[in-house]
Amino acid sequence: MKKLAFTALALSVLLLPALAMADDDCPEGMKLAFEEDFEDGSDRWETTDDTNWELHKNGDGKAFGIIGRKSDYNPPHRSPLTIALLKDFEAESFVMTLQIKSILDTGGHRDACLFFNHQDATHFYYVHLGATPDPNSGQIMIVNDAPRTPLTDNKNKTPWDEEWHTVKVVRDAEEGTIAIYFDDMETLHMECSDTTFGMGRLGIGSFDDVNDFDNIKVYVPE
Ligand SMILES: [Ca+2]
Ligand SMILES: [Ca+2]
Repeated sequence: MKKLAFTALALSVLLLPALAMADDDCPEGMKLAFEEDFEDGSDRWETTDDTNWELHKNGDGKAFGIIGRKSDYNPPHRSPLTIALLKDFEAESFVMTLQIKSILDTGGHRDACLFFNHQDATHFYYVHLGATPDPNSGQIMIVNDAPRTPLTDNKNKTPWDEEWHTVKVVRDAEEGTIAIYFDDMETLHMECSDTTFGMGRLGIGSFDDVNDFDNIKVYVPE
């Protein structure tokens, strides 16, 4: 017993610095609830059109990517076509960070979308990270049994290029706030307040563009 206890203590001392390092990105008062690097495939995701997603190379590893701009999915209301939702995971308040690369320059509406508090195909929020903002691009949107409607009047451009970018979504369901960060994790990219939807699914995708996604982390309150 004594030897076991000593071994456990020695191990915990050895492991502590590693754990502390791994937790560097964890927001205060939150814990890591989900992590995906796509190195073992994409089985944890349910897409609106499986034929439009595949695993792409990302350095020595893999990313999950959209193949083309067209989709077999016809949403009930005007809203994004290409969606991959997490199976078996829901969150109410959360912080999600990930990396996104936009593959194709399609102009002002070149976008990636992130979905959250997703109830079903006609009830969810998403952020449309569109290159040039207007009421249909570069806004936080709500789909509430009607075509998508902007919740923001964002004027910030989203500077897509051929590189990977870091995006963070912060949802506080109690306060009602939704905050989006792009590369600069200290400066707001866009923000709004809405309490229509609570606990729901999370997803990645695009309205009609082509992106790779990798290194997704979701933190929830402890
Ligand atoms: Ca990866
Ligand atoms: Ca687009």
